[in-house]
Parts: sequence; structure tokens; C-alpha cells
Amino acid sequence: MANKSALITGITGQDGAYLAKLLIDKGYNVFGLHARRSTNTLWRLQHLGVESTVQLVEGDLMDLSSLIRAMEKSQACEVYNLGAQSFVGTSWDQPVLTAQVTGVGALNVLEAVRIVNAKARFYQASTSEMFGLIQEEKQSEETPFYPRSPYGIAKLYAHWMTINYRESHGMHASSGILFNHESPLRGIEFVTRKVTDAVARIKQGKQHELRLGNIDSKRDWGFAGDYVEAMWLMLQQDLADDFVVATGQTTTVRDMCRIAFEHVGLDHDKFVVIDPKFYRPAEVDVLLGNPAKAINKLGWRATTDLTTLITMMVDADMKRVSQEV
Ligand code: NAP
Ligand code: F7E
Repeated sequence: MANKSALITGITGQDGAYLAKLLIDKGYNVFGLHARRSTNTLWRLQHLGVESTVQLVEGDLMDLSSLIRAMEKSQACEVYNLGAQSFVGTSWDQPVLTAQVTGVGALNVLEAVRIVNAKARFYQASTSEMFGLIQEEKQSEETPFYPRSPYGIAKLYAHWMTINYRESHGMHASSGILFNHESPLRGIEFVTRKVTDAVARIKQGKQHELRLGNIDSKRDWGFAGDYVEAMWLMLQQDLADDFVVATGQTTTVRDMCRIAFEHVGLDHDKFVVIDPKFYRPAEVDVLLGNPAKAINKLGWRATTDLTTLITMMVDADMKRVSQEV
């Protein structure tokens, strides 16, 4: 039997790279939607050694015809929509772009799937940001949403569109409501990577302080490598559904910093400077996921605790910074 084909939007991002590697290792032909940029965005795929194995198809989430072409070319039976303007902070500066890429972009992918092969299975990258001002101490699939950022609102639109395509067109369309997940391949603008990169630079005398915003906010942080496994598992189920994917533990940004600095023998209090520039117009104070449904129905479980994750990221940044010229 011929290998299955999968199409990943957002293949150059953190999750796209880990998912591409996972699917290649499982024997899939992996296609990735590649939005043309003037800079090299393939470094994550290169890092995981899959750059020459994935087949890139030019296209953009805002261009339906390019998505239809990508569906036709890939003949994908599984489609993972990971592409997005995913940085929450930027969503206040570029709310319209965020709505178009992160919200309507998902609708474009759903339409392309419906038009080309409505039997293909679809995964939507939903997010704990949709819970925003939390309505329950531990957030599950039943918890009401209250998004606090243009990003969270765009994602909520995409989330409901996914449910709507499932209910109106009978498509196998699932949403993973993923809580924060990080790795050495995380974008530098996100707080964990900003911290682990700064720790490495400070330790090696290349930086002297770390400027942060609200360090009292709490997040449920897991390892991206674990989370892409949950995405794949969702598309292997007989019935499409929505699943919370989380560790079930929450930690302040302050404590995450302490873990990172302590790993190289430094005291975070001596280096962290609070800068109001990094505060958000509306903060999500705390997120804490309840992954019981994913554990029971998918047999998925987070395997990496926060200390292991941050230690892995600091070690990778120590190496990367030491090799800089
Ligand atoms: P990421 O690293 O920011 O990657 C985003 C990807 O989207 C990149 O490949 C980017 O391409 C692509 N993209 C942006 N605009 C596009 C456009 N107009 N057309 C086509 N592609 C476009 O995000 P991530 O951390 O891997 O997250 C993957 C998905 O999960 C995102 O949808 C994110 O919102 C969601 N999510 C993430 C988390 C998390 O904690 N990481 C949690 C919940 C949900 P370029 O490289 O060319 O810019
Ligand atoms: O912020 C606080 C900030 O930008 C985490 C995305 O992947 O996860 C991510 O969104 C917390 C917030 O992630 C700085 O205010 C303090 O409370 O790392 P972050 P995020 O906003 O939670 C969700 C699930 C997604 O779906 C998103 O795509 O850290 N914080 N000082 C800071 N954050 C940043 N970035 N920079 C600071 O200097």
C-alpha cells in the first residue's frame, strides 16, 4: 500500500517541524505549505534533519486558491492547520492581520479540504488562550471561553468553524486545545525562550540583564515534542472531537525564570528587570489544563516536566550562544 500523505500548514514553525519529523518517522509523505519570506525560515526543519524530506508547496493561508492547489498536489488524507500569527503580544498591534491569518486562514483551509477531498481528516490548532479570563480553576473541554486578546478571539472563530464543518459537512475535523508548549525550537519572542536565551547570554558575558513584563502570570507549560503526538492521535480516532492537551501543572513566569537561572548557578533576582513595555493590554493571569479526556480517550500523557523542559532549553541555548561569532 502507498504511503499516506499529510499536509501541514505552519511547517516552518516550532510545532510544524516536530510534527513533520513525527510523521516522516511514521512513514508519511509530508507536504508543507510554505509562505514565501525574504529570510530563511527553514532552520527548524534543518535542525531536525527533515528539510530535504518534506515537500514544500508555495502558498499562504490568506490565499484560498493556493490552499486548493496544495490539497491537490499533496493528495493529503490528513491536514494539520498549524499556521497562524501566533504571538499574543503582536495581536494587539496587528489585529486585522491576526484575524485574517489565524481566524479566516483556518476557514480557508477547511474550504480547501471540503472542495478537494472532504474525506480528508483535519486538525485545527486551537489554544488555551481561548479560556482567557478563566471561568473554572482547571480548564477542560467543557469550560466556557472568555478570550482576552485579538489572537484568542481569532482562534475561537477558527475553533467554532472547525466544529461547524464537522456538524454541517460531516467532516472529520478535530480541534486540539493545546496549552503552552515549548522547546529549543521555540520562537525567541515567547517568554520561555526569551528567558533561556538570556540566561545563556548572561552566563557567557554577552548580556547583562533580562527585561520582562508580568512575571506573576501562570502558565501550564509542556514540551512541544509530546504535544505533536497528541495531534496525530486525534486524527487516528474513528470520530472527530475536541481535546484539551496540557500537563495539569501551572507555574509562574517568575518560578520558570528561577529554574532557568539556577541551572547555570545564577540568581534570577540579580538580573531580571521589570519593564512595563512588556505588559499586555489585557493579561491572561493563569492557565491550568485538565487533560483527563486526552489521557482516557487518546492514551496521551505529557512526559516532560517543567524543570526538564527548561533545562533542555537552557542547555541548547548555552551551546548555540557559545557558537556565535
Ligand atoms: P509558530 O512557531 O509561530 O509557527 C507559526 C507558523 O505559521 C510558521 O510556520 C509561519 O510561517 C506560519 N504562518 C504565519 N503566517 C502565515 C500565512 N499567512 N500563511 C501561511 N503560513 C503562515 O507557532 P507554533 O508555536 O509552532 O504553534 C503552532 C500552532 O499552534 C499555531 O497555530 C499556534 O497559534 C497554535 N498554538 C500554539 C501553542 C504553543 O504554545 N506553541 C499553544 C496553542 C496553540 P513563517 O515561518 O514563514 O512565518
Ligand atoms: O507569554 C508573560 C506574558 O508570549 C506567557 C503562544 O504560543 O501560548 C503562547 O501564548 C506569559 C504571559 O505565551 C514577558 O504576559 C512576561 O502572561 O510566552 P508567551 P502566551 O501569551 O501564553 C498560547 C497557548 C498560544 O496559543 C500562543 O500562540 O509570560 N510575560 N514577560 C512575557 N511574555 C513575553 N512573550 N515576553 C515577555 O517579556
